[in-house]
Amino acid sequence: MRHLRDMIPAGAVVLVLSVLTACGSSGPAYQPPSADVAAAVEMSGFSFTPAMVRIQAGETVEWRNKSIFTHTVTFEPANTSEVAAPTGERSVDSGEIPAGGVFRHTFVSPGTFQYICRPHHILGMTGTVVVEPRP
Ligand SMILES: [Cu+2]
Repeated sequence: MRHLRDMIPAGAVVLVLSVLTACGSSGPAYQPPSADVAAAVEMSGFSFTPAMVRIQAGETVEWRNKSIFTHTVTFEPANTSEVAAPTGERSVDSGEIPAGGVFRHTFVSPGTFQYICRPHHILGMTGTVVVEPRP
């Protein structure tokens, strides 16, 4: 399995770089989420916590990388069963979120959005955002 073999060295490099440059806890992920964030999801180790958040349409989720690894928040169309989301919303990809980094996304359409961390989904690093219609 090619992916698994490719990723272990990459993860080791990220780990070494993080230790050398970041020296532990720094970056916006370590400050309180701002008031306009409806739900905050922590990336710690190789998991999203909480794995499921529930918001209303128009609200924003903030992902906070408190681990020493680089993660992504990637909404995979194949894993998504949302009802009426625009195409752009389905293909959201945060790009690489370094240790201490944050990523925000505002969900316009109701639906259930399953997402993964691209490098670590094979380790079970997945999550779900449930967007309920505004009352
Ligand atoms: Cu990850």
